[in-house]
Amino acid sequence: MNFSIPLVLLLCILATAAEALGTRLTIRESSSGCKAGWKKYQNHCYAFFDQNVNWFQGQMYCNELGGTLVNIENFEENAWIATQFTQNSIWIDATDIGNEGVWRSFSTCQPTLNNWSAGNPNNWRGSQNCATINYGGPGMWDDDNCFKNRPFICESLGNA
Ligand SMILES: [Ca+2]
Ligand SMILES: [Ca+2]
Ligand SMILES: [Ca+2]
Repeated sequence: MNFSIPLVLLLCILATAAEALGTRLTIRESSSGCKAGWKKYQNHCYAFFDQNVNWFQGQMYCNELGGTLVNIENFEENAWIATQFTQNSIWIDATDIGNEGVWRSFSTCQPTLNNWSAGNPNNWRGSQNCATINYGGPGMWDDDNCFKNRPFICESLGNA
């Protein structure tokens, strides 16, 4: 038997995978200490992704990048985000999944800020368990259906 062809194929597949991974991990740093395309605020970096994904996909995508969906801990951070990222209804790291009406950060399990827009959170149709920012006004929050496709913001856990 000749194993050379499968071995070559295997090496090729491994090399391709390594190359793909390398491409993903090779993210240049800007002068702020954040990766290129990310913005610095306090000691964290933030990036907006104009991709329509559901809340879970956004959370997983941010996790892959070493962060979480943006966890807005105070009104100063909320106001900064509203000035930097102006698109309507952007996913943030706040959910009441599993405990209706009790809003927590998924990444820290801590209770979240409340900056709800008028009439929200309303759990419309009994199925709004994930939060967005910039609904009904800059920086205002809405509870939305977690499976809706929306843009999202990631926040780094450290200062890069
Ligand atoms: Ca934060
Ligand atoms: Ca809810
Ligand atoms: Ca709502």
